[in-house]
Amino acid sequence: MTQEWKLTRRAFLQGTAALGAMAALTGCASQEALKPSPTGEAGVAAGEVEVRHAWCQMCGPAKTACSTLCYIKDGRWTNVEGNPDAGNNWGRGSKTLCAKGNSAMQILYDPARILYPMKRTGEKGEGKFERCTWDEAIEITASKLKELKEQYGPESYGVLSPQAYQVLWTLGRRFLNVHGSPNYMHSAICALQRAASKKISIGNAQCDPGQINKTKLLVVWGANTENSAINQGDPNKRVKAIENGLKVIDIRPMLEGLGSKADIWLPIRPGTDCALALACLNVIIGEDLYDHDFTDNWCNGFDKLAEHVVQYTPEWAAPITGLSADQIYELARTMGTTKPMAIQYGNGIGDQQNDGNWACISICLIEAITGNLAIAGGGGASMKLPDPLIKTKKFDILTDRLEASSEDTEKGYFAGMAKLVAPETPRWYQNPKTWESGPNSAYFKGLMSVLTEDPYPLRAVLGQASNPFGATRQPKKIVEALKKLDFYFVVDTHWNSSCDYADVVFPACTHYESSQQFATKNTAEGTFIGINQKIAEPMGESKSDWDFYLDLAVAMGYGDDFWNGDMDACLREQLDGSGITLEELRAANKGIFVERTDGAKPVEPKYQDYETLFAQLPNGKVQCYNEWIGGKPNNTETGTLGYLPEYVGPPEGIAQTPDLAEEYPYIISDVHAYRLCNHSYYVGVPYLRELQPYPWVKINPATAKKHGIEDGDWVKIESQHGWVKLVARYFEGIAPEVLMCRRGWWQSCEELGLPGYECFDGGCDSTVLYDSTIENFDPFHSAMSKQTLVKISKLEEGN
Ligand SMILES: Nc1nc2c(c(=O)[nH]1)N[C@H]1C(S)=C(S)[C@@H](COP(=O)(O)OP(=O)(O)OC[C@H]3O[C@@H](n4cnc5c(=O)[nH]c(N)nc54)[C@H](O)[C@@H]3O)O[C@H]1N2
Ligand SMILES: Nc1nc2c(c(=O)[nH]1)N[C@H]1C(S)=C(S)[C@@H](COP(=O)(O)OP(=O)(O)OC[C@H]3O[C@@H](n4cnc5c(=O)[nH]c(N)nc54)[C@H](O)[C@@H]3O)O[C@H]1N2
Ligand SMILES: [Mo]
Repeated sequence: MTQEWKLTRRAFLQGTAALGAMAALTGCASQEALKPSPTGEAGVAAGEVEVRHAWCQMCGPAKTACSTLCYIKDGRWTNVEGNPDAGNNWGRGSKTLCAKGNSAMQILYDPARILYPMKRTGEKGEGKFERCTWDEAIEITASKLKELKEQYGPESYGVLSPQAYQVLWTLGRRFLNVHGSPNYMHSAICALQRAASKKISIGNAQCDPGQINKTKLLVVWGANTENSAINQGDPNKRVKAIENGLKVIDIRPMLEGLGSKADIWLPIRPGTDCALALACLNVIIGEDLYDHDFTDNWCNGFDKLAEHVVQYTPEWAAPITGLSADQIYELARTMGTTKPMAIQYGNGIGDQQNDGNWACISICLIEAITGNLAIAGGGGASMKLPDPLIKTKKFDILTDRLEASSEDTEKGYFAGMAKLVAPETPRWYQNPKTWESGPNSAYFKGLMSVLTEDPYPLRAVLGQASNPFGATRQPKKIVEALKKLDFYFVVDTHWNSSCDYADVVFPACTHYESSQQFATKNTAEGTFIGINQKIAEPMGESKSDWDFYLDLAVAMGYGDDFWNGDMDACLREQLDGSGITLEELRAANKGIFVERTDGAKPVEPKYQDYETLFAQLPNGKVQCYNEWIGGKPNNTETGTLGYLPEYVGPPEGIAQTPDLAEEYPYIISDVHAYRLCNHSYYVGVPYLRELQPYPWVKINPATAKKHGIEDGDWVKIESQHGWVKLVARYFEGIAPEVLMCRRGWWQSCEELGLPGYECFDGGCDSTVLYDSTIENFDPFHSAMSKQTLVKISKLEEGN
């Protein structure tokens, strides 16, 4: 059913072109015209192999990460490996790539790519579209944006940017600023949340290990860096450190890669980390395991914190977290007595918990009061690399173009704040001193303004490299917002499940089809710079994300601020003064490595430089009692924020809502940075899909057997908010009351004959299960929980 629907859709969208791309993939040469061929100065003779440089972006386009060498023979990209010059993985010389990186060729030649601009002809959601030219699509979009700006003001336009996609945080922000809208809509569940919590509690200090080879205890708390940055050296460094005696405690609901190598794995119940962290503070302070010198000199209101956490005993936290009081004592005592200790916390805590701000702050306070900040082997304090030998510039995103309204001026806000449709962090917090990246609205709340018209409805939204049915919460509500929007336009490589609701869909090419992104890597040995070289001409009529913005800006009349549509001019501006020209960079098939010959070596950082690290914090001290946020308005301006860490827990949980737990006895959450995909995509890539063919849920065999569920059975999982079907996978490394899955299953894989699935009830996207009550979101940084109570049953035939 779903599969047939998708396949018909594709044939319609791409016509015979899909067959052409498929032919290229399978090596059949019948569709010569569509066979991708390399371009550029250095052509090679038939049969010879040409090497081209690219940056792998498969851990997220937010950062260009692993430099790769792409091998092209007879016009086809046949092989990829890590670029030994660039310093991937454990350093210079490494050619390894992860599973995703190794399948990169299949991204370029994916037969499911969108090839042409499309405009909607039917009702929203009906799926009726007509092919149009790129210029017509740009024209429709520009005239609609101009009309809506005229009628409702520039702030009626917002851009979805959950994952800080590079083009969006640069050109996207610049476009918004020139247009006059502050509504850059960040997901409110990714990284910025953790960063803000850290900033307001321990300032510019870090908890992550700066020099893992000197760390004695590493506590990995809801982080997944063995997968989220697999080829950036972390896993190797850690395994080596473990061999050299590093002790590891892993706190995650499910046993994952690092957990299997840890000394202690603590299978915490999803969404209860704040309770665990508070109980640790209770023990560390109560048993006098903290660093008195640090708390006396560098902590604001330590006594108040000490008094406050007396209530949070391990005995109190045990039934909430699903851990025993003994396990919590052991964790707290180990952290309080092993030095240097570093805590690496990730997207699993803080970012996606509705008490995430206090959860992160409590963890930062553990690191601080045990005296582990900015010491060798503790949090932060990395060896300082010598200066890079190639210096590039960022271009200005023109934040000063946002006009200050009278309300901004009156309230002392940064320009544009009063007009934010749904501030991600409170308006008073978002000023250039604390929030360098510019103003942010929250994605889900912003989209809800379309329905509630509170404080005003967004009218036009751009979804570029974001699928709003999967990225946020409750697609059932999102679809209503998309239907009501005056104009929704999409720029994507694939027809994601939200595209049916778009007015115009632009086909983006992959970064293998343009030469517009470069990056540098500075190491002790030297500095590497590389630009993506074109591996093939853009498929169909797709264009790069960068060109899209420039074309739209020119059509809007913003050409003066957008290099008059010349992307090379934008790149030249960034390379100006680097000593390298764009032509040299593009011609360097393996990138350019400038070796360090000045003898400069990494140097020890200045340890315990607390005066500098805490300079922005009230009283220049760690905020045990938080005077930065305490007593100030929350992000919805419906109340004030507290001074001391507060436990809330998930909106629905075993300990939180016991009555509900009688009907829905299990708690479900999801893993994000899965090793075989990025968010919800690359699920259609054959090499990767082969390794995870079906939407899975990990279940303890004892739980499964109670419900007559065999390993591999399709199951129905229902919460109060919706239901999904998933394939049960027996797994001993998960508590009996917990289920873990992965979100995002809309892509099909034609090569393997595997379907894509719906994202609403009865589909496979866990996002439909979670609570989306705005009042429940974190009152400081808007994080939304991804934990909820569910029941499970074997899926009956016909469902
Ligand atoms: N391969 C791959 N790499 C990626 C991405 C990707 O999609 N795929 N995405 C990129 C992006 S945008 C981001 S934000 C980063 C994220 O990078 P990380 O933070 O390192 O990755 P996550 O998988 O989000 O980490 C969360 C971990 O916490 C666990 N967890 C889930 N719920 C809970 C909980 O309630 N408590 C605790 N203690 N743990 C919990 C999960 O099982 C998971 O192991 O990764 C980036 N890198
Ligand atoms: N339930 C749940 N929800 C989550 C998370 C979670 O862990 N659990 N994690 C959250 C996090 S940390 C993040 S960052 C967000 C991510 O959320 P999003 O960034 O919205 O990720 P996707 O939903 O995968 O949508 C990405 C879209 O980009 C398209 N795409 C891929 N490559 C390109 C390209 O080169 N150009 C263009 N134009 N499009 C491209 C894909 O086809 C896809 O349609 O999700 C958040 N949502
Ligand atoms: Mo993210």
